[in-house]
Amino acid sequence: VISTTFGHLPALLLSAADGAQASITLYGAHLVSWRGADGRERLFCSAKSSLDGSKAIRGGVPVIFPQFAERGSGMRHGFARVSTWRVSESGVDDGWAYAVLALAPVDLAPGHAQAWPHGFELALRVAIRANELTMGLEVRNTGAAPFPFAAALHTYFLVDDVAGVRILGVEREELAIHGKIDRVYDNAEPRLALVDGDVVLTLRQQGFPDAVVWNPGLEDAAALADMADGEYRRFVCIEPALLHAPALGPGQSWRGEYHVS
Ligand code: TA6
Repeated sequence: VISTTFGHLPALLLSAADGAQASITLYGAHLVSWRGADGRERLFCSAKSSLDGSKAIRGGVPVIFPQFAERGSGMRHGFARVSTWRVSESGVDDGWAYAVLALAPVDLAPGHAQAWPHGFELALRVAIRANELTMGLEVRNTGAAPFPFAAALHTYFLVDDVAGVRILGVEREELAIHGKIDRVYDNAEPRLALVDGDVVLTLRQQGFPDAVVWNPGLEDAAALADMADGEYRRFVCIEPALLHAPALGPGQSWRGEYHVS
């Protein structure tokens, strides 16, 4: 694992012996690039994304915590994606190149810590090997009172053209995307597939009961300052999510896994 930069942001470069590579910025513990051993980039990142820590990165895998979208009184999609995490571990294990990043209240901007005054520890583990990616998110309550939370891995998959993809497993029929879509699937199937031409990605989630599919379409993309013209065609977000968790008690932890191959 090598220290590098992505835009102006400090980042880690994971390289497996088989050629798989991934980049993770410390800002947001944000996986911004993942190439399997076949050398193909699998994640979208907007050419207009800010990469200086002033705004969440538009693309890759934003870590959503402790709030999903505007479902709560806190900041949209939570503070995890706009906070700078620490590297707690990295290396190679059984051919998997991996890194673990951590976030606790001491790492937060004072305003974020005041707005969400709970004792917590987050750990995100990212591991790659061959044409596989696994991401594990752990939330631990280190405080004295329970807290409610939501979490998601807001994955922007790079596709040839969103109009041509099919998503299997979210609905009875396969899902094709015709224009803007923003759907939450409570208690989704734990195994989905994204079909993009000759590429089939298998998406498995554990601990995350829900799933979200999002693409802004032409109209909503125009309103996003950090998305270039036509870029909405080049991705679809398929997000494992935990949207209705019971409060996490003191000393308790929750863990969710996402596996893409
Ligand atoms: O996960 C879907 C969603 O909540 C959409 O409603 C959409 O607006 C998207 O996330 C992106 O949110 P952002 O705050 O990154 O612009």
